[in-house]
Amino acid sequence: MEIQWFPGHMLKTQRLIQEHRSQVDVFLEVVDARAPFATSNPLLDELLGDKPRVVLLNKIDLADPRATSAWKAWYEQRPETRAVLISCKERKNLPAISHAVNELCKDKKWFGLRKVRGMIVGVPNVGKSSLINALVGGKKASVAPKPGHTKGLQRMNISEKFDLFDTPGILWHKFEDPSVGLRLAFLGSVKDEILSVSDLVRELVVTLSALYPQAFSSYWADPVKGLEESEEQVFGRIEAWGRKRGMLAKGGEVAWDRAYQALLSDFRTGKLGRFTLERPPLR
Ligand SMILES: Nc1nc2c(ncn2[C@@H]2O[C@H](COP(=O)(O)OP(=O)(O)OP(=O)(O)O)[C@@H](O)[C@H]2O)c(=O)[nH]1
Ligand SMILES: [Mg+2]
Repeated sequence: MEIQWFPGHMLKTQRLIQEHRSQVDVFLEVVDARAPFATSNPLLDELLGDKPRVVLLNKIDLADPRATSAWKAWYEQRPETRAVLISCKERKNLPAISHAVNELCKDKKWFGLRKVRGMIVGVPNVGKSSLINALVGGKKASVAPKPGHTKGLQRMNISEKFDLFDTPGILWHKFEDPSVGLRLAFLGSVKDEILSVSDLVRELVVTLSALYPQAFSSYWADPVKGLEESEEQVFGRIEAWGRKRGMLAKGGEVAWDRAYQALLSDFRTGKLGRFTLERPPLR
């Protein structure tokens, strides 16, 4: 399943980030803790240049806690990358962000004399606008459970010491590795309207079964064989899941479209469980 999504507003955002770069002291790159690599945009290395950057692994409330610990340990071995694990929803670990920002800026000659200016960047739907709201404790930025929600740059006053730009999520032209495109799509960073939701959900079931063979044990009695599953078995699993959830059409058939949508939505909102789609590299 090949996935590509690079609408015009992303190119525009890229230019806006470049134009505003000189006004920014520190970039806050938000990624999804369930797939920190796939949700990290390779274009940013070029766009942000040598400006200081903090990587924020958001949505840890949805990620597998064991995998999150492994990611934390992996980033700790890389002092050149400052990473902070957070949940905007549960407002977890937010003070660590200003600590990391201050550490990066404290030796600058302007530090303490004027506000620190930050810019939040990242792929769509990772929680950039939610981060603004979590930091100010209100609803300053508009948030939605779909990608491409924020349009245009917006400068927000976070505190007496900190201003932050919110930016629209951006992707890149081509996902060289198709599994990266898939992970972005599973997590809702690609517009669903350009995808075949049924194909996507079948890929999701195969992926989750391989990573978490026990994940669906309450829905499916027979053991999952992960990547060795046949197409028919995967269909069978979605059918069993839909049936168990009472999604039936006339005549007792499973209402397939509803089942696909609901499974995807339950995965994204964590109702299916807490899963992480990537593990840190061994070296
Ligand atoms: N469970 C959970 N959901 C979150 C968290 N942070 C954000 N969300 C949800 O993720 C969805 C996207 O959040 P936004 O803040 O709009 O994401 P964004 O990165 O600004 O998206 P774009 O503006 O489209 O690029 C919303 O449904 C949020 O409620 C989190 O820490 N945990
Ligand atoms: Mg936004």
